[in-house]
Amino acid sequence: MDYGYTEEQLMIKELCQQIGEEKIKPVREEFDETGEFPWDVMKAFADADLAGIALEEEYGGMGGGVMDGVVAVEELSKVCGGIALCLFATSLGTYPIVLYGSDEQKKKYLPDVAAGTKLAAFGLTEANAGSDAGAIQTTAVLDGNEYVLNGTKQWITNGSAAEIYTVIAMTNKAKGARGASAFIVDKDTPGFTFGKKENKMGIRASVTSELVFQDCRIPKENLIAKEGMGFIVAMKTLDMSRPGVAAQALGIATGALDEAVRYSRERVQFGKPISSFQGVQFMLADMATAVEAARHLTYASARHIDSGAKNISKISAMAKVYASDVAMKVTTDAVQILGGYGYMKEYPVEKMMRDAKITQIYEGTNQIQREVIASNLIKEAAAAKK
Ligand code: COS
Repeated sequence: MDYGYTEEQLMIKELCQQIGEEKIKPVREEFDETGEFPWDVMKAFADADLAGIALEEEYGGMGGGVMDGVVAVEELSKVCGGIALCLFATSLGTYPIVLYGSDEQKKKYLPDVAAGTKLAAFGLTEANAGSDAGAIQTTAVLDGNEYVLNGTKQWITNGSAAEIYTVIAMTNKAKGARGASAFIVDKDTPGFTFGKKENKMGIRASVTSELVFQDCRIPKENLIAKEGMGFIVAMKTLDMSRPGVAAQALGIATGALDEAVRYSRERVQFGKPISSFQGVQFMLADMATAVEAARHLTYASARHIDSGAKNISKISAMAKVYASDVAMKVTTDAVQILGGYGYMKEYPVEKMMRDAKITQIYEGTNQIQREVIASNLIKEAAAAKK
């Protein structure tokens, strides 16, 4: 099918296919088992210039858009959703700087990200502030030329592996969501340490840690945008990055579908390949149809963002919710088609099913996505005086 990829996107796709086969497939099981961070693969991503796909050329990037990133993430996630995440979590961590950073902040931080020499991470979630992002308790108090940060961030992807952290903290608690501000924190800042490293169900190659701030002093210049803009910075960041989660889910689902088709043609029962049974055929047909629909919605969301459209929240949430629900269903069905073998670790589909689950949870649970979609729908209707 012609998906309307550009020349650059076709090159990215081919490159990622090659890296997936050569560098990721041979090690994905090992990293899933050990939960170690795949530094060698990250080096391969950097050498292939994948780290800077969507960053401006001025800062050493390739000047691509969200769609270019989506093509890369989908392709890599076909092989391993966890290792792919190690790369694209940096986009989440950098979006606050890309979208709202000053020229100085961009010049200081983005070239290293584009070169792949520094990873980034995004620190919003806390133990008591997940879906209710406005309830964060971490504080940032201005003291002379520095902000003093105190608090703990939880479940931070790339936490401890990244060098650059964009962190949302309260500068004025009385104002609620409007009292939050966004900051850049460098890894080696005194008072900034890493707490618990999580032991996860899936995406185990990706590191997830607590960020602990104890009287952590950062220069005043590390404030992103203005005081009070933190919640908006966070929401816009998530609007931009959710098509990436959709692409990860889409890649995982595609990988599982491919495995299921391959297996069904090889596995013989009752004297025939199981692909000749209608019960299996109907399952494969439904899986393939759902994956195709998820692909189109994911691409539509990325292209809508790249068109410069203003309202991106709704389509971004739609892509994320749909593709992740598809990934969960398709990976579960793939395990079913592989039967007893599907449940065993010798075959990759049980890992794909575990990896798929997080896509329904992080960067906003699918319940929150539906809330975002519905509230935009209602706002649009009100604006159109329907
Ligand atoms: N873009 C711009 N502004 C936005 C916005 C967006 N996408 N979403 C909300 N805002 C603005 C609102 O317009 C509102 O502005 P005013 O104060 O001027 O009215 C302000 O932000 C607060 O919005 P709202 O009242 O809707 O906030 P809520 O506390 O009700 O929360 C949700 C809204 C649930 C959508 C938000 O908390 C959310 O996205 N939660 C999920 C967080 C998440 O994804 N966590 C994952 C962790 S990161 S991996």
